[in-house]
Amino acid sequence: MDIFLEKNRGVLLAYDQGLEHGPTDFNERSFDPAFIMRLAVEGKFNGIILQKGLAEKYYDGRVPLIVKVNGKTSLPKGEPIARQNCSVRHAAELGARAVGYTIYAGSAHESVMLKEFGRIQEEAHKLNMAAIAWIYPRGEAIKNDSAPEIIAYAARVGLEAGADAVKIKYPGTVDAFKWAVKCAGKTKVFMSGGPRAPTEADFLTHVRGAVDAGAAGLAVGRNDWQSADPLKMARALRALVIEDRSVEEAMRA
Ligand code: FBP
Repeated sequence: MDIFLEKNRGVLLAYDQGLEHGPTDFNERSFDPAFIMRLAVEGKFNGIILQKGLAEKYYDGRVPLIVKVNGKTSLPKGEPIARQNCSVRHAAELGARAVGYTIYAGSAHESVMLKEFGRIQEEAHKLNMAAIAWIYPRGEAIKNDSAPEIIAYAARVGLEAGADAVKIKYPGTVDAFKWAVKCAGKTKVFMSGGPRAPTEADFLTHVRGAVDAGAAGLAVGRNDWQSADPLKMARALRALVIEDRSVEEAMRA
């Protein structure tokens, strides 16, 4: 199943952190979904990732939509689990071109999420929509969720589970990410943005590394809309990912 790429690459804007982390991630601009919708358009993102509540009230059709069909808050403790909270059909009615689903591989509840994703992927494909899996190894059993072998395992889980694209963390080096991309086979790999990096150059260096390793791009939230100039960061990300520029060139974009 095809995912809407540009030159085989993509920069996706993630905006489900209000559910996942709460408003603590937001500033005076980014709390407002209307601001993020404008950013998605003006920043020429290849897609925007929303929970159904935001899609119902704010999505205006100008950027491809990915509806996250599961999610959880950061409030419960214990083994992570996120169950489906939006049907694939409803995501399609909202205009989504793809659905997103998080699997906490390694959690005591992973089988629930693997089973649910299996059904969601089949439903999505019947409606000609892509299924993107966020594979986040988490829980008591996972000592280091960005260790190279854990990230490669996450990538492979995406392929085995039938994901058209997988979203995984950057494991720290280009070589480690290269192995993860190989393990993902025909499943496209997107790097997950993560918490704001110490500097913009640090973040862009990781993105460059991911693309050099064969990633199709990234899905980014906080490192864009928490930055002083989110549009400038969007330009830099496009320069790196779509135009294949260097970090230095991207910073001047
Ligand atoms: P960020 O770029 O802000 O990290 O967003 C990517 C993302 O996967 C979001 O879709 C999701 O809300 C968040 O990260 C989950 O973060 P966590 O690592 O806390 O589970």
